[in-house]
Amino acid sequence: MEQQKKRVFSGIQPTGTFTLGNYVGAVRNWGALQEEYDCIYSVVDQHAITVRQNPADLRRQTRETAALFLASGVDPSKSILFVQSHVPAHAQLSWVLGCFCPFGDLTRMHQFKEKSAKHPEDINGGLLTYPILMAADILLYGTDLVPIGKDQKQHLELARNIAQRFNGIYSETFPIPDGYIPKVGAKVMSLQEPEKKMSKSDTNANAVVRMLDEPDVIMKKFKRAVTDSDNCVRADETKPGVTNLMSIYSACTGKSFEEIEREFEGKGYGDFKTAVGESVVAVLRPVQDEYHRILADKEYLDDILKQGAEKANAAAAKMLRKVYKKVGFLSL
Ligand code: ATP
Ligand code: LTN
Repeated sequence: MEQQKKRVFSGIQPTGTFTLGNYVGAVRNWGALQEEYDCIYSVVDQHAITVRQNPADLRRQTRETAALFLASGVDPSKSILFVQSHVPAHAQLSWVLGCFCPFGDLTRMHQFKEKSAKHPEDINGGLLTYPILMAADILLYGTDLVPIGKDQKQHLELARNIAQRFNGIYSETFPIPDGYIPKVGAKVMSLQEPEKKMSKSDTNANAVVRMLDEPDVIMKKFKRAVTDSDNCVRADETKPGVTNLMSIYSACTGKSFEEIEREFEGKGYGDFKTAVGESVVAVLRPVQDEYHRILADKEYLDDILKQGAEKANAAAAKMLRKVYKKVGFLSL
């Protein structure tokens, strides 16, 4: 009998045009994983409303995010691509899992602390329970592997804990998912404040390279990137700006840090920044071309999302039924 392929699940919030960080940290790997795994990828719009969104923008960005997935190599004939709110089982399982998650685990999440500090006027329940919904996304499909950037490791750990607790009480239900975190590019930092991660929702335009930035804009952002004053291309904890640029260059060219240090020995930051910018432009250009082509055909895109929702609904219903039965919900 043919062995069943392992399951991969990942998601991205439609909170803006995604960044070079989202791409090299997460989405770039999604296409390659399809060959070996049964992959499910989702535009997680329910997560996005934990921070106030303009409805028209959210709708538009949901389609745009799906188009970027496709442009980045997600193939709907191999993987399931869908929008989270089209599959009600995510919210349904989230309620059950929330009853197996200690309150204290939620309040110590880095993302909760960061986002509460950033939006002190709106620290809502959704922001706190965000990781429970993420656990539901993952566990609903019996996921084995979750491709994410390093910033999501703590959330994945929480999902594993919930799964273990549930399995311990009700017998084996959920496989325990592992993370799939790339070695280079797992955390791309802001070009302006290299101690902070590059984030979609950053309002400082120069800090973030967007997937759809034109080549001249990308080059300008790298020229303005914050470095230091010793004019030496070397990776070092005391040189976060330069180290970040080296990681980006390494992620885009496949060169090791030693090779990069050798390449720029005796050269200034000017040459280095130009090379980094050009390597990013070269990686992003084919994705951008494909994106514009896909987004121009809304019908095709919506059709993929409709089929994706149907398949995801069918897969999700099985696990939800199992969980409802285990916890003792009456079925008629
Ligand atoms: P927001 O600013 O709205 O919080 P974000 O840029 O942090 O958005 P998410 O939608 O939260 O993006 O993340 C999508 C995926 O991209 C996740 O797997 C996350 O780990 C990864 N990711 C996000 N930022 C980076 C980064 N700077 N470097 C590497 N991976 C990243
Ligand atoms: N929390 C993630 C997005 C996300 C996700 C998921 C990632 C929601 N559900 C399930 C992997 C698996 C983020 O903000 N990066």
